[in-house]
Amino acid sequence: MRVYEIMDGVKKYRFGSPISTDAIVLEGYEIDNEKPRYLTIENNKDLKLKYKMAVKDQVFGLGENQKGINKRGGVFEAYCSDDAVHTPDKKSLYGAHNFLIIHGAQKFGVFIDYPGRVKFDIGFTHRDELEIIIDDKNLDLYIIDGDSLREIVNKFLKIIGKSYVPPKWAFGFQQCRWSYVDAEEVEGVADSFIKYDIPCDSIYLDIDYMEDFKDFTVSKERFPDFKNFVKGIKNKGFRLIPIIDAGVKIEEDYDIYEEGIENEYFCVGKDGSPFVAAVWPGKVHFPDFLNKDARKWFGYKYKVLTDCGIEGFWNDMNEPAIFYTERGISEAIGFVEKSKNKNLNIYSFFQLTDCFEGLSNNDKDYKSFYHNMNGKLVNHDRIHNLYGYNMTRAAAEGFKEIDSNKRFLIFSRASYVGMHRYGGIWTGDNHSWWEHILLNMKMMPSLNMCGFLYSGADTGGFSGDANAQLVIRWTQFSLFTPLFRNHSAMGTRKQEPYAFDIESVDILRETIRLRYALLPYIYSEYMKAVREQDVYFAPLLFEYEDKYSKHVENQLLVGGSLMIAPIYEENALARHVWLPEEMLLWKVVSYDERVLEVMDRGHHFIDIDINEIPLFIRKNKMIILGNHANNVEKLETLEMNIVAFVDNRATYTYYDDDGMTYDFKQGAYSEIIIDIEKIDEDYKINIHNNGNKHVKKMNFDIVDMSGNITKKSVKI
Ligand code: MIG
Repeated sequence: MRVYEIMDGVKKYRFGSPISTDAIVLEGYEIDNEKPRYLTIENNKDLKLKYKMAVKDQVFGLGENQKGINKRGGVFEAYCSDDAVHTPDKKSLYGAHNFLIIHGAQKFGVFIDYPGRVKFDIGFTHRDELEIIIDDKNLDLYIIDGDSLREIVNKFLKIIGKSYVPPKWAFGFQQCRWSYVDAEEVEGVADSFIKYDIPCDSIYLDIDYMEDFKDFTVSKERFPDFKNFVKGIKNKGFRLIPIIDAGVKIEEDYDIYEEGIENEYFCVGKDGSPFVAAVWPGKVHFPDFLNKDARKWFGYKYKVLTDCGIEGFWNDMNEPAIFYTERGISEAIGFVEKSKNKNLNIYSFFQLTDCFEGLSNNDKDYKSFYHNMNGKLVNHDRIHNLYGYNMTRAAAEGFKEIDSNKRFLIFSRASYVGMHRYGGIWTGDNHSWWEHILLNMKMMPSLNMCGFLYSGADTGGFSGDANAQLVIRWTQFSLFTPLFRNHSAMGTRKQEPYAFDIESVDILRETIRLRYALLPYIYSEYMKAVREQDVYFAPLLFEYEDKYSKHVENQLLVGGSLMIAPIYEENALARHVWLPEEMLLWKVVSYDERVLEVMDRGHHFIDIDINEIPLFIRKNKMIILGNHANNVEKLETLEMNIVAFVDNRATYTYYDDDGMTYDFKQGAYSEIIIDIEKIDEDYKINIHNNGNKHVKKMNFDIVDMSGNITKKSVKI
């Protein structure tokens, strides 16, 4: 085994000769051979890493997965899966995020950099045993030391590199639905947002916009003059975001297909001919995103749509999802024929139904095709978790070619650690179930720990029918997620914010307006997380070490100043909240009405009416708000409002940049540092402006520990 010191407190142990995943950006240097600390290694048929957990040890991380923020008691499998029923027993979802943190008697992080299947048994089989099973002996194992959860996470975020930054408009509200079938219907969605005066920045085009589900085509019949249409919708204040699928339709004269064949850019079967699977368009080939030439080719194809004025995309079906293959179908049909006129018993009957249910995303298929990695053929199964990652990387690298300094919106369904440098993710096909609001809340901090900052769930739920109350409560949480998108499946009840009774529409309008008013805070905190390689969402124990904060999973810290405690249960009009210190509670009904109440440390049962969004401002912290507008570009920041909860002193950095380019990397950003100090019964406000040319005035509501409000205004 070769051992490397990557940075202070981070070591890499190399087993065999692993496939490079590009998850880690730091190389480090080789040091004397030593055994990995903490873990015992069993090297038999497969490789097992074991750790004996103390009774109170907690385990965090694992990104996009079921269960709690604390993963103890669960069993998980890293294998990007297209599974549209996210029940609590599911071991894998769309992402493979093999980073976990043991927090207890000993504290350390573990990252398994291996792109095939990895199993995590976190005290499921044996209550005190953590077991990681890898079906290959070529991998990099990273061990990260640190004194706290935050320190370990920060080190991990340093070694995987800085997060993707979307354009600022991608922090606005976004509307999607599978089945906006033509230009007229999309226009109708835009007009409804205008009519109901609800802010919205973008409208999505799901597979319906394509011609026969062919990537980089637009149906001429349903979107006759696409370029002008994109322009017209943009003039109304919305951007259109088309979907791109992984599979390329097999069809003579379809340029993407022809070029892929000619240049050998598709994945191949055992015999070397392009591998055939079926997805939306029927039979497809899969672009070999692990081949850098293929990646370059596919990435530049996005230009077909950017030339029409498109500025954002979502990459779907890139686990890759497979509906069926010829192999699967013929085996299934063979079984059907064998079953004809037979007296099927309990076993043979279910075998019959299983052979059809097992057609999709079948392991046999994943094992039967190959990638060309620098001239070497590699079986898909071994690199499965890199596929969606590299599709999104292809897009991101394509955008660099197309317009090198422009930020495009891009996010993916499948992912692996490291993909966060190229794009965001959404959490796939959830349901309109109350349980999925809570799952969404628990997933966000776990995703942040693995690097994925630009993420969010299908608000309101993808499958199934949502009622108004569910969409309201979910939106009241999602307004804090960087990717804030309402999405639903074809055939389900409409769930756009204007699709309900007028009282519900009024509540949703105010909820979305709060997002826009809070955008200065949300964007500042997001960008600080990117730059400082930190998280945006955190569980309470990132900041508070008391015995309750360690276990709270239904309240979250959002950036440095805020704590949230959303309602996620049907018909609930109150909930329990643990306050680890005094906080300032603002139940927002409308963001321009400030009703502020100081809450003591301790347990509270708080009324939260259907139209209320509770914000908890932490002690000696502040939040910054502007006003709403109907899209991000119309937000103006001449006058800003600060709500501060000050015991003795609070400082805040308000970050801003052009929101469109990467110039911020060269220092083209502004910061206003706001410092409020309590002196006797008054406050001294110090404002240090580093380059912000927009803000002219700041209005303060400063609340002290007894709840007295002092109002001040400062000219900038
Ligand atoms: O098999 O494009 O997760 O967001 O609406 C379903 C149709 C394919 C799955 C995505 C979903 C999208 C849907 N897609």
